[in-house]
Amino acid sequence: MNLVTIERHILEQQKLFPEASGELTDLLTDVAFAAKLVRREVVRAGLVDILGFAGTTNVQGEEVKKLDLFANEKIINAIGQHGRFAVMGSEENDGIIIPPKNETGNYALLFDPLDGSSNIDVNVSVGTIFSIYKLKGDDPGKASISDCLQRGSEQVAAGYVIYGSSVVMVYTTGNGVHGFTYDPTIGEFLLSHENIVTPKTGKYYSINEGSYAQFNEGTKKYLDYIKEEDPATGRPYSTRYIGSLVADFHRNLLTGGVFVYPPTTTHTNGKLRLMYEANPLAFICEQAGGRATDGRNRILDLQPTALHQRTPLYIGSEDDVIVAEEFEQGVR
Ligand code: P6P
Repeated sequence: MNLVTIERHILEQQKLFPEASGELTDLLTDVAFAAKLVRREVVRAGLVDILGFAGTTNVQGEEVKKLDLFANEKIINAIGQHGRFAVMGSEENDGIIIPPKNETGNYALLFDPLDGSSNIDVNVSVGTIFSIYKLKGDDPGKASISDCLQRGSEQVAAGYVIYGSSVVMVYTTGNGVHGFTYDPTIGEFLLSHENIVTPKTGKYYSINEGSYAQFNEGTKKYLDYIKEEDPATGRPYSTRYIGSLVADFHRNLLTGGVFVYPPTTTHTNGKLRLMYEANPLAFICEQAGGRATDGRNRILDLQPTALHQRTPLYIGSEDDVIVAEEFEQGVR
């Protein structure tokens, strides 16, 4: 059996881009390394009561951090120290992060260190999501927020790590989508899902129906439609909603399905974040043959104006996303 580590795969991918300087390879390798550090703590999360709850000190007298803050710190330190990223934006930090050694890095990293972290205490899968851009200018020392606020179509790489029954890292550099499963016996991410292609339609729809009262008429009509039983074939769709974006997205990517977080009365622009949730997952989804919009506009075409701005998100199997959009747009 040909065991391909993620580092080897990234190197092979780089050969497909003759003009590639190898920097992107180093970046992705750094991200994979940081993911291993985060995984080590996430899979021990159940031991927190032994190690001490966040805000307390554990038996070693160390301060116990909330896992999302821990993951944030690990990613910033593990990656920042290599000087390959000139600027970062994190879900956990209000402003941009300029790593101390940013004089050489020509890239910007946007990330959500541990999305869905509230699920950790009940052992539900959570995830790290990341997005990589080339700096707009050529002086890393002048990296700024504008290097972070680029359209999703400008991403040079994107990916996520899902910490579930197994830990899987999925990435794209614009040449297909590839998944790697972590093997703790050798401490490597090994190629397990080469060239992921998402089905054009699936049997799952993912939306928080508990928010029904906050939905607009289009979303309510969509829900009525998606539940209709076909007399001949019975129920065409099943609902699957874990409340952890990476877990819902990853399932639908592999099996087919649609995830919808629409505008609501409490989140008029949706709840999910454009820069480090919607954009990276949209890049992956399109590379796998799927579709990602805000109900009207392609996610990757949206011009960001703020680091933490939100967007409605309709993402997954192309045909299923189009149907959901048609209800949102009132054409159905
Ligand atoms: P709701 C988790 O808090 C999260 O950011 C995503 O991972 C998830 O898809 C969404 O929020 C769930 O939000 O409003 O349905 O509970």
